Amino acid sequence: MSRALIIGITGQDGLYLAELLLSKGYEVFGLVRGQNNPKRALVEETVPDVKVLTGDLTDQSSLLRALEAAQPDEVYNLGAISYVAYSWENAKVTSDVTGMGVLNILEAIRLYCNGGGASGVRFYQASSSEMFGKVQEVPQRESTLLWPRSPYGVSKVYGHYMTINYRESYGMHASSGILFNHESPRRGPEFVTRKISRAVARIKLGLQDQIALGNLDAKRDWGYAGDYVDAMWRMLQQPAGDDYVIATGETHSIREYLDLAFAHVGISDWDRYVYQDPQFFRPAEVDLLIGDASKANDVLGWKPQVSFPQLVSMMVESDLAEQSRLAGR
Ligand code: NAP
Ligand code: G4F
Repeated sequence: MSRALIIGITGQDGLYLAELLLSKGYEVFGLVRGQNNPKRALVEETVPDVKVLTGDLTDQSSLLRALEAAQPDEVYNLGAISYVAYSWENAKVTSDVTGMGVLNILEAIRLYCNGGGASGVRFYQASSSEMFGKVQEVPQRESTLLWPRSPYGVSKVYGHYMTINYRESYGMHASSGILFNHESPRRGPEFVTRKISRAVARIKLGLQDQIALGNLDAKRDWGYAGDYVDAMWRMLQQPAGDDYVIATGETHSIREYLDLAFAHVGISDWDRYVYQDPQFFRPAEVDLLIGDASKANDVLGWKPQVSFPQLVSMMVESDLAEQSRLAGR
């Protein structure tokens, strides 16, 4: 039985990845941070077979203890402060967790593997299309020059290159997945897709009148999180570590997301419900993301399964059910 340690188990991707690995017969360990973290209960409820360990990406000895307890064949680092807008207001802690946290886990793995090479453990780093920022090529691929536009993006670039360096310096089986935006009913409500799907459901149910948003013209390559965790696992099954773009190859604006989300509940004139609020505009914007995942397709045999319209419908349906339940209907 293979053993996996997931850092970031309480997040969107952590839960999907845990389900995937359990379905493949893995023994799965999940790292939960903090004292009395309320999300621990979510993990215990959703994936009860996961063995919960405590630790924090900023505390290297806690990572070493987690490795000793889990004795993993595979380590997935999904842990991060992942909300881009928050990263301007909290740049230092974002750098400590999202950037330096990667060095902490890479070093902990090296120490765990007796200080020499780290060939015994396969490592996945959650890199991000946010690293492309002010894009220098369309579509973006593994070789595209990085130009991050936020403290979060800069931190991810640090973690990305540190992962590559540990692969090159110590022969570590370390892979970096450059994942474009991926969403699901488990997406945090601070991200634009979930903010909209939840608001649309509430507007339809008469629980909310309007929704305040920022820039509606930004374009993202949005896929389904369940498809994307499968790509992570495939990377660690290869004979050697490498870097892969994971994306759908389509891009859509926030306006297009609004079109489909409101249409799903029978509303065509959504401008009546949406207004723009300066607080949701960013100091620097990433205007256009669209990825070329042909390397992942060729090497990993990976392809996205859920289309953009299916993703939007899935999220609005899920929020309709949740909001109805919460409203006691
Ligand atoms: P998410 O829902 O925000 O989950 C982030 C996870 O990191 C949570 O489990 C969180 O724990 C954990 N975490 C935060 N601070 C930590 C710390 N100091 N030590 C250990 N763990 C910590 O993010 P996601 O959407 O699942 O994304 C997973 C990873 O992929 C992240 O690294 C993200 O940056 C990256 N990524 C995401 C996307 C996307 O579109 N979703 C695209 C590219 C890359 P708490 O619950 O306790 O806060
Ligand atoms: O949903 P978002 O907050 O996601 P963003 O910034 O693209 O970051 C996500 O994807 C990255 C991959 O590229 C991940 F690395 C990162 O961890 C995260 O998962 O914003 C998407 C777009 C932005 O252009 C933003 O300006 O939506 C625009 N937007 C417009 N109004 C809004 C809003 N974003 C949010 N969160 N809230 C708004 O009201």
